[in-house]
Amino acid sequence: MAITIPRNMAEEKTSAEVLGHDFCHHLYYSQGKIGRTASLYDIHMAASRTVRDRILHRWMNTVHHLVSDDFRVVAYLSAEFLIGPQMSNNLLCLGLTEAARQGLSNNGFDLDAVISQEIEPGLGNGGLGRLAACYLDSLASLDIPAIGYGIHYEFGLFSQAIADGWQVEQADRWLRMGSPWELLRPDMAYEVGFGGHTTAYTDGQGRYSVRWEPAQVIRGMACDLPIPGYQSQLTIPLRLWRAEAVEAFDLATYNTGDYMGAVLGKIKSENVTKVLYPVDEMEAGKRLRLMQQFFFVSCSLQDMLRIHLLKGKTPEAFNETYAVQLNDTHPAVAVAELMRLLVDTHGLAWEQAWETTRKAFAFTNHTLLPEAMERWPVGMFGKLLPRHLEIIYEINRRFLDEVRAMRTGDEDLVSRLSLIDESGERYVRMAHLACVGSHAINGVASLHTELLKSTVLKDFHALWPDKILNVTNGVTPRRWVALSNPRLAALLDESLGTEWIREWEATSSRLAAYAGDAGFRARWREIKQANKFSLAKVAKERTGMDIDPASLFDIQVKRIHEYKRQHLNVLHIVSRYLKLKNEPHADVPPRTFIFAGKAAPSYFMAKLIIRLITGVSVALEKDKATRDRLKVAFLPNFNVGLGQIIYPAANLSEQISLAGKEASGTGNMKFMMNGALTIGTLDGANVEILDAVGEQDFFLFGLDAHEVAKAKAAGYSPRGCFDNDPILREALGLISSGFFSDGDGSLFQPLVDSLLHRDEYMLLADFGSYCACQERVDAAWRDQDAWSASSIRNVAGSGRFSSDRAIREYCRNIWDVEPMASLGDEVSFRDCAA
Ligand code: 26W
Repeated sequence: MAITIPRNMAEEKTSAEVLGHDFCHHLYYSQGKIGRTASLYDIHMAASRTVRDRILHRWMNTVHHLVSDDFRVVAYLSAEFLIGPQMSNNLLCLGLTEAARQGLSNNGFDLDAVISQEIEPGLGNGGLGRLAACYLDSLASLDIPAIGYGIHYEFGLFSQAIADGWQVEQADRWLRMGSPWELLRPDMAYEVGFGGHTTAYTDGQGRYSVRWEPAQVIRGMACDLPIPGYQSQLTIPLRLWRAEAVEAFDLATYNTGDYMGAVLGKIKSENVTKVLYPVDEMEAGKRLRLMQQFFFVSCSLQDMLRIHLLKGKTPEAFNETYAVQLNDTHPAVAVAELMRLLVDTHGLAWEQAWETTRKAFAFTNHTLLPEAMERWPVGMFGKLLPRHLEIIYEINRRFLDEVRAMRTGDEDLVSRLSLIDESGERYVRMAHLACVGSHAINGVASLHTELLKSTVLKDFHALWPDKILNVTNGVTPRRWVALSNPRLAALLDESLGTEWIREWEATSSRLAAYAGDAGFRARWREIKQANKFSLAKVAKERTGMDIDPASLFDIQVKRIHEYKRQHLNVLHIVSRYLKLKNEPHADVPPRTFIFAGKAAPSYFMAKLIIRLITGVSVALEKDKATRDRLKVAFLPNFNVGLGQIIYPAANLSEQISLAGKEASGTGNMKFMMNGALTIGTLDGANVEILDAVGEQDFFLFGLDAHEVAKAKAAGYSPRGCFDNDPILREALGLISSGFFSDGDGSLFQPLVDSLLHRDEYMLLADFGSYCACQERVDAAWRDQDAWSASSIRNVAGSGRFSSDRAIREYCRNIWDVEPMASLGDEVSFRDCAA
């Protein structure tokens, strides 16, 4: 029985009237509620379903082409995807924001209330996870065929509260109000083994083969989230895997009265995707973490192979169908798992399988910090993944033979390159597995990539001089400008035309011409001021503090880490406070220092830095003589949603990491795109931001990476800096005095001692030039018109930091993938009849 539907259904489905109607339809038929009795939860669910309906057509069409057409697909494997709140971004991408607002208000509901109701999925720690989300947005917006593969954590990154100045963590029950955007696919599941043993045998064709008999098997079920492009054809799937028990309930055990035993299997299995590891830049090294990594990698590769074979392709042609990107080492076990699937399951010869594998994979490194380099104890690895350890040994044997052939007699090099670190209990070096198993390796900013070639991966660079290349990070102008800063977006529509949202790289520079226009500058300042009022309102709600939008908003928001040097920022603030105390009439422009960021729960020094910031904030708030000219606020629970309010409200962006430590940074790009000026070191992508705007529009300070390396090599000691800088001594003295810790002078001693004795991140060495630079900021701020012109030029120079530019580079230099030509409407409502 064919279903007849009106020809122009698509157009008619997007009017405010129809949206309002469909909203009521979902409220009634999906939520079982009427307007009067509906809770905000019901309204949010009904509204989300109504918008999702509009995404589904493009989504199914995209999936149809992904699984049927013969073109290469990007598979982005990441243990983290920090996608943020979905409603507002989906409406933006569909161009339905105003129609939805009207449709809801026609029925007496407020879209903003619905949007603020949404709980964002905190499925990531920071930079790496958010970059993955920006890249999915660009892949969909550029019509690049792609699939994101990740983990469906039941609990995301903890939510942060501040109690007595200390960070406290609360479990992130992001699913407590349901997840209206995702489609659960219980029928799309794979089995994943752990433990057990392997058996070698000779197969029917007389070939040496290995069978793996795992001790434990769990199921991975697909949960699909739609990632719509901005007014593009594609809505790509983000497929997240959720662990569940093969046997959810063991009736036999139950009947013996062992009720816990009956559900033990279920608990153990589901534990695999229970929670995101809240560690950033330091190894977790936990067995469960390795299980998470292998679990999502195996589900993803099994799913990709199924789709590949469905296309009638042969296993060895896997790399023709997929360009697989490894987002850091977290999914690196994929190299061994694809080899297992191709050799053990599909019977390929090792050499063929290896060629296919290397052509399929590419690896992105996001950090130089040694403590972030994942290496798994061979014992733990072999126990959990016995077959994969065998495969890694074989990969290593053949690789080191290759090295010996290229560099005879250099056994040191051999052991440095080996996938196995033979020291101590012996470790599997995941970065080496990823490098050997990939056809391309990339860093995430020019300086970072150069440092990769000259430090951590120098031996690989020597071996394969063309394998390491750079793709500087980027951020999506959809979420980070159009969505976060609608006031600026309207001005950009007016001055650049609406194309800027899709073509930021090509259009942003045209803004520079307006820097000379006084009227434009005045409107520019109004927009910034209004955004600062919005942030002040949120700060009041969340901290009770009144911050003054007339003051300079100096903002540092990112994960708390010693290399990011939030405590250098505090040292400057304390010296500034002392200046105001010592010279009450000094002409120091009012400034508000705003911090936000989470510390890994086990990272004591990072938590102490938060306690210092909150301690300074309280003390300064108490000082009537200075508080109208110097305020510090720590905004709890930094996440994507809060970032969207903070970036548009900043005058000054703090990017003050020790040169050579921040791989790239992406917050720096978001601040720049929203007109903040940067104070920063020559680190990560700051170097390219400086190159884009020039010295006159960037506040540069500090040692560069070479000077840092030289100072370290020369045995840098902070003592000298301390002895020669009275301001520094006074500031550290005040911190040690207990002035910021209710008189308890010992509280911050560990922090002060770490600076006086080791100062690994050379805060004392950069303190002087940082403070001098901050004085240049004060001077510049006095000329508001010049500041606005500089702010306009920063936005104009931010085009290259669009994630669209980065994705186009990946497509050209690594994936060899083209945007999809115009997609026919293959699937539609009419195809419902079987
Ligand atoms: C093993 C624990 C662990 C967890 C996460 C180690 C390392 C990570 C990530 C690589 C940390 C991370 O997010 N790195 C950041 O990645 C951003 C995106 O490329 C960069 O912009 C940041 O500079 C980098 O710190």
